[in-house]
Amino acid sequence: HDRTNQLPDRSTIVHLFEWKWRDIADECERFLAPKGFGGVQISPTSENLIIHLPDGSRTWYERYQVMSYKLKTRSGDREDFLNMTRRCNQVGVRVYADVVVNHMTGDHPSNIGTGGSTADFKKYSYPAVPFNQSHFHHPFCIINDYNNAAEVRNCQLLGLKDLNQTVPYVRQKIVRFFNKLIKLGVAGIRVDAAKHMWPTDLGAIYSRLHNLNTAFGFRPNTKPYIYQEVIYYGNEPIKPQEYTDYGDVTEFKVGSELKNVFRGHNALKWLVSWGEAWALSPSETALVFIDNHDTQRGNDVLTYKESRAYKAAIAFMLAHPYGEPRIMSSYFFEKNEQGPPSDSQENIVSPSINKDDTCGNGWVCEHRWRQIYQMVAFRNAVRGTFIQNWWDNGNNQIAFSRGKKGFIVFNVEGRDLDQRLQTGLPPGEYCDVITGKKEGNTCTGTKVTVSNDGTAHIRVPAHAEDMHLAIHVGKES
Ligand code: LM2
Ligand code: CA
Repeated sequence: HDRTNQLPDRSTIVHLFEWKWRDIADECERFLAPKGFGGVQISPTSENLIIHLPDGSRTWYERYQVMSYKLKTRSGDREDFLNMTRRCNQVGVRVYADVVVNHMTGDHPSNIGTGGSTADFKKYSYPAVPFNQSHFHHPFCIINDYNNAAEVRNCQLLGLKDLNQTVPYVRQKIVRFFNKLIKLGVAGIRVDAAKHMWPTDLGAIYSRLHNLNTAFGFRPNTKPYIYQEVIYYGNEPIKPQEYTDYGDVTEFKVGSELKNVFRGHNALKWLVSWGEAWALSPSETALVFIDNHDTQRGNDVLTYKESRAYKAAIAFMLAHPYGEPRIMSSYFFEKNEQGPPSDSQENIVSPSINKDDTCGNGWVCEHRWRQIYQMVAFRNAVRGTFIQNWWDNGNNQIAFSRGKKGFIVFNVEGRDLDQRLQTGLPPGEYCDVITGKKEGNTCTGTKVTVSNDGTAHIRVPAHAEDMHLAIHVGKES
């Protein structure tokens, strides 16, 4: 069994950013399980400070300002949470909670939480936990110098009151919060701002976590899957390796490197050595993604706003065995601080589902794009194989197979790819999962005929809607 606690025939975590727990439960049943997704990362579960933007609307980032560990947010309460973990686990989709334990809130004129708790920011007092000034790094400092590891861990990130995880009482509160989530059925946790906490403190906290709750279908003695957010681009003293003894680490370089490649700024042929040779952390400890809720608001990665290159980058990530993949699922936004679609009462509006599987009501739902969810099925179909039959044209056209089970081609060249290639697949008729899908016995996309010697004539026109083509064994292709 793999370390993520997903079912053996599943893979890929989807981050349903700012979704409500009840909607996630519905999504597990109606889409994620049938399409083979392994798990879902949810937005922070703990009570947060209510923050109104100048225009009166609520922002997503209030959820990273913690008021208490009560399970009450705009996504729902404890009962909704339990409904979600029960229903998702029932259909074999695992739930990973985003936990914010580096800090509590910043200073703010208002002080009411989503669960009704209040705090006295000047006094560092959060009575609903309770925390007081002795539980924080105090007197405080603000993080300026990322070359100073102690400053990064002991000072305030963006003015957010910095908990001292070396204090036994603070550890105990965090352990109890994590164990509460485990008892309620999560399969693992994303540790927000892990870089801003001492690895040994985190190790001490994780060592006190319970095994997963067998009442939700986990096998006895299963440890939670922990992946820690450590932003690293290769030039700071705090390294991912300091954390990998304790859990996985987010690999931010995947998004920045693949952005260059699929925008055409670095030749595709170099991807032949994708993985550790690109100075990425070891595959067995890497959580990989093209964008996340922070980076999609910057300019350094591909996002739904640049969809052609984005879909190709995701396809490459899912087709390649390197790392444990996570897909972003967003709502449309113009301004970075803009919160999720909401009604006049400030409640989050549920996504609507269109006939073609896409979402409405302001939700992007990248995970429901055909070119994306069919690559999740590809990844599941090729599990256990390696890269074979690598081909490139010496520049921006590449192809490779995953053993005898899957074959994928990319064309970023600016001219047609039109030639016979070795697919590695058993002879037969296949349906490209990028241009279309299999509906019963008919293929709505490009048909590919693999002959007895494993070769096939492959065509990816320069200006096709998508720059890639993928086929695999199994019923979906
Ligand atoms: C994270 N990982 O380490 C999250 O992924 C990221 O989304 C969080 O920042 C951050 N760390 C803290 O958990 C977001 C957002 C910030 C926002 C904070 C706190 O990107 O812009 O900061 O949440 O809500 C906001 C203001 C900032 C202000 C701060 C404190 O933008 O200007 O700093 O609140 O009031 C004075
Ligand atoms: Ca800290």
